[in-house]
Amino acid sequence: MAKDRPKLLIISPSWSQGWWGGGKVLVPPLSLPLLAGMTPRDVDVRLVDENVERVDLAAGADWVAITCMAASAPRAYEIADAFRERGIPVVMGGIHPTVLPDEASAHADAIVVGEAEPVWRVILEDLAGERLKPRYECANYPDLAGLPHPRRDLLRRERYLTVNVVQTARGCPNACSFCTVSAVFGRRYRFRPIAEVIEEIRSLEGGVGFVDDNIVGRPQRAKELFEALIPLNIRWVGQGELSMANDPELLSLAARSGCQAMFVGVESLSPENLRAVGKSHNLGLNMGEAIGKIHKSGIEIIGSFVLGLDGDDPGAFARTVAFAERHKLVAAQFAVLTPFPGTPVHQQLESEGRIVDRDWSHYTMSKVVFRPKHMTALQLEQGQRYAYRRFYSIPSILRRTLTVRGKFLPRLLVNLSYRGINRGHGLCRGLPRITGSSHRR
Ligand code: B12
Ligand code: SF4
Repeated sequence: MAKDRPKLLIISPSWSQGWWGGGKVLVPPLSLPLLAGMTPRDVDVRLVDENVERVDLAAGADWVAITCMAASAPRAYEIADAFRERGIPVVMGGIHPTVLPDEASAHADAIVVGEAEPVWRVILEDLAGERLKPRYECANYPDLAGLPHPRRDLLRRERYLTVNVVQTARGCPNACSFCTVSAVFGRRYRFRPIAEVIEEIRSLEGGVGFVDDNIVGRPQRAKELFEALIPLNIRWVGQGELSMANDPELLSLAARSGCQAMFVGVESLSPENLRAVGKSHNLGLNMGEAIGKIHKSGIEIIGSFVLGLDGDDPGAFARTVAFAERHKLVAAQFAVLTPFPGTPVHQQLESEGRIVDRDWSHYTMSKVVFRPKHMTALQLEQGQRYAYRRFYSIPSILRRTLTVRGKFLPRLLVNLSYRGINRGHGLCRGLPRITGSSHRR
């Protein structure tokens, strides 16, 4: 029974790989402070990000809310079951419950399909009135004007590199077949009013990490945002796409507004793969040249590659790392293709009977959960490790830091951090070389 000032615990469960043991975690999950920001002040809210502190399953709470993605779903269910056993109602939401509501429902008193904004207040009232419904659906993609400021004051800020994660848009006009974003947030690109974004950033100290999936996806809006950022004199990092290189005005505004680095999906060097996954905006681009132009504007690139696509053979690993080294990417992510539920890739592999592992805790982009086409699962796993080990080897780091004028120290620090994270995940340490082995699994 809820008391005068009910206690609400909002939890983000850890995922199987966790983060680099003992060190600081990059950034907090924005859903936690955002949900807290939407909660009336007469509710006593506590946030627990299990990537930085363990959840106390015996904690006193009247209501529990849990967010999760695929990799953290099994742990989310464990936590939810434990609180429900104590008679504490649990509400679950986020990407995974949105895509698989029936599965999540077995572990929660209520689940939220879609975005929280239109339903969160109603849920809190229903919790208080003890009339919680099993499912709340956010039928339409909500308008993003008037979002509350996230309650960053409730985060353990000393445990993160920064808590300044800011979202300016949701959805993505593209529909890459391996990505959950357009399935969950829609292909309609929705924007927060720029004035509201600027007002939020003004309230922060230090640099900002934009969590938009593609901050340059609509160039005209991006230019307006960057222009408005210039007077704030901040440094920021974000996610974008390589085609920004072909718009000199966009590039210049991004750099002038403080952009230090962009995380961009290069995905694959093979046009056949790019076509197959619907990454049309990389097709027809000279990707090496685009990287060069972005670098010239002073913006670093963290490249993201997907390994194990149907057009990949075992030679793809060496080719991919050689490309990342040749173009002097400051950092790179080499992800194993992962068929997240709800994505077209999941449907395709499912219909071909190629999904072999349904333990969501393995959906980390470092484990092979499907049968690759032109290699074995073991080759793919070893190929990913080879890519990390080679790219974050000391000789490779030195080649990519010493040869770029004026960037030695920041580049070295970024690489050492990534090397540390990847070693923590067992991706860079004492691992096998790729072989022509044809082990079957
Ligand atoms: C920023 C980001 C990161 C950051 C920060 C991660 C973090 N600590 O949250 C970094 C780079 C560290 C990261 C790492 C990873 N990420 Co990530 N990340 C994102 C990204 C781009 C934005 C997330 C975000 O902040 N969104 C803004 C918030 C406000 O949205 P939201 O969390 O979805 O919450 C809204 C609704 O879902 C809902 N909601 C959410 N939770 C709840 C709970 C309740 C109770 C209710 C009512 C509602 C509700 O309401 C919210 C407001 O509307 C997403 C893509 C995306 N657009 O979601 C990928 C994404 C979530 N990441 C993904 C993955 C796979 C990972 C990694 C496993 C990758 C890896 N191997 O390193 C790790 C796991 C890290 C972890 N568990 O913490 C995948 C997940 C796929 C899936 N189906 O599970 C996504 C969808 C990317 C993709 N293209 O597919 N990530
Ligand atoms: S991978 Fe990036 S560009 Fe493609 S759909 Fe996902 S968010 Fe959009």
